[in-house]
Amino acid sequence: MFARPIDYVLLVWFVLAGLSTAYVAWDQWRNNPEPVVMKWGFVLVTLYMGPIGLLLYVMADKEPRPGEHERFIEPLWKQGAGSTIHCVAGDATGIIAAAVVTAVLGLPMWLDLIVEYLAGFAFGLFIFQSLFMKNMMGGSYWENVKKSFMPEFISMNAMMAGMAPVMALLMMGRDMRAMEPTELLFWGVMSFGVAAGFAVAYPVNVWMVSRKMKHGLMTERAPKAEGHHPGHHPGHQHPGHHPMKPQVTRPQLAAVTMTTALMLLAGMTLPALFVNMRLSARDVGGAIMPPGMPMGWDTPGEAMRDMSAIPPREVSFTAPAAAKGDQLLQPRLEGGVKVFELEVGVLRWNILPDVQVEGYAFNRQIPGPRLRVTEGDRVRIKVTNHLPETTTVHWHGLILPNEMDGPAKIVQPPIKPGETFTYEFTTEQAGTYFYHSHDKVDRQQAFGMYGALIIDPKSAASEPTADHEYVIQLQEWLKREGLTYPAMLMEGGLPNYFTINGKAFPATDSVKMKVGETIKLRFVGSNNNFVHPMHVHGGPFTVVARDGNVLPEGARYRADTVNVGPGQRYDVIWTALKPGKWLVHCHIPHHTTNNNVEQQGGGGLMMVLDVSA
Ligand SMILES: [Cu+2]
Repeated sequence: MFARPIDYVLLVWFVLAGLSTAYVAWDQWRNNPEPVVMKWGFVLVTLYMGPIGLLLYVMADKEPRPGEHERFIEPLWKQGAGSTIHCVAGDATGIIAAAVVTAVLGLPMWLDLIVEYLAGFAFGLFIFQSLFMKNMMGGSYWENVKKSFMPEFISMNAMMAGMAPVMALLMMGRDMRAMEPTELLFWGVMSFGVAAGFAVAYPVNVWMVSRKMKHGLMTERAPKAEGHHPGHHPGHQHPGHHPMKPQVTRPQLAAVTMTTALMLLAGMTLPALFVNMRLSARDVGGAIMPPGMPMGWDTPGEAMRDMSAIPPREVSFTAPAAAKGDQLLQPRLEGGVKVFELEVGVLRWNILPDVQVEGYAFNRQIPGPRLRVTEGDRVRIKVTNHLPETTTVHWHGLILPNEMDGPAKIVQPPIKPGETFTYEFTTEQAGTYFYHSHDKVDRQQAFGMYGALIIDPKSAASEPTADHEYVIQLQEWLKREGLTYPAMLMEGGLPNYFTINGKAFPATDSVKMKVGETIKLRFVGSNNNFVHPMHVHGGPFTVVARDGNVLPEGARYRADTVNVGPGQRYDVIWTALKPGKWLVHCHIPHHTTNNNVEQQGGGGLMMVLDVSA
């Protein structure tokens, strides 16, 4: 519920609304001499509009000193405010009740608005106007319905003309938790919508009051008996005072009615130019979108969910700040089979000491644990899904039975939340490989679902070796305003953090070496978007393997930069020629910053080979 700063602002707002409402209710029934229907009107409107309702009450309606209410409420602006309060109290109650019901039923936004209009109109007309006002106006219930119809229609049209666009544009905006009645944001939008509706309905209410089509504020004093339950059976001191004779011509009435009907039509339809009104609360699932993602009237709900942030409440584990990914996972031997267990869940992970992201992780680490086996091994990998969505795992680059390959829906049904799937195959190759999600890959892999899979050759002689070895797994992240989104190479999805093995420089590892020693760097394109030109300072390296395949002697080559594209692996051997701190880094300079900032000389895709003499 508390995922963004706006949630705290709203909490304060609703606390104020609660206090304001309590005060208005207390003061109305204790002091204020007006009909019960108006007492309720002010209480409801203050509940919906918070301190604004309180302001209206104090400025326009609360009796300043005993006996002054009659004079105090006379000005037209106050009468208009009273008339609007009366309309908004009834209509908004109907609208809000309908909004909750339509959200729960999962109706599309366009239908929501229609149902809300009808409910608001019905509640305003049949309950608030006709039923509660009957005592005051005299006459039968149906006479009151008939008399109230036109004023209610005009006022409701104006009210909804203000409220509908606020609801549509904010509910279907960047933060679609606004569609969920369980979120404060939903109530915040309702509150703001009611205030907008009030503002739009106010002018026509002033006009209707001035033409005696509607009641404004009234004074009604209880008979002397003090012990009497106040407000329960209000006596009428001016019994003949309330009925009215409208002073309005037919052309005037027709023109105002038509104008408010047009305003209503505009308020209900124009938002469809900007947001996808065919979506329901269920379609968007309370998604929070990255700033800058283009969302138009044709953006599907799936696209929104795919690019949405990880809701912080889904985090089930917070890794210690110093935790590292890519930890070697020891298999269990079962009848000659190497058995690994992988569990995927939602965690919070430090990519820098002071920067946390939400991620999807194998065995509570990013990257997932390193699986290291030997060519020819039979392996069994049990994958248990603790994510809020389905998943699968793909063994990238391996020759294996098709049904063990992982692509969701193509070769296997996706693993549902809470379920386990067992992958089993015999390795036929050797070299640098990796595993990653193959269900909603653009989202899940970007959140951290990948890990190294190193297969040692049966005969060590066939592989170029070095004194040291280091695996470099790349990733791009998008974290803004406290939320983590899947980094994607599209508008709104571009990353602002970059990691080697789950850490951004200066939190990346430093490898200690001595002059003359060699190191085998295994670059893994476990990232989703960019080709990273990985460069090593201090002299060239030799590219000895590509995508797990050792290059024949004659095909090995010397270089100092290798373009590591998504999915690619390069094994390179570098010799420490001189002492010093030699960088390994991506040569797209933006990728060596943290949120566009250089920290201690760099950031992101950068690490140090620390060579001593
Ligand atoms: Cu790069």
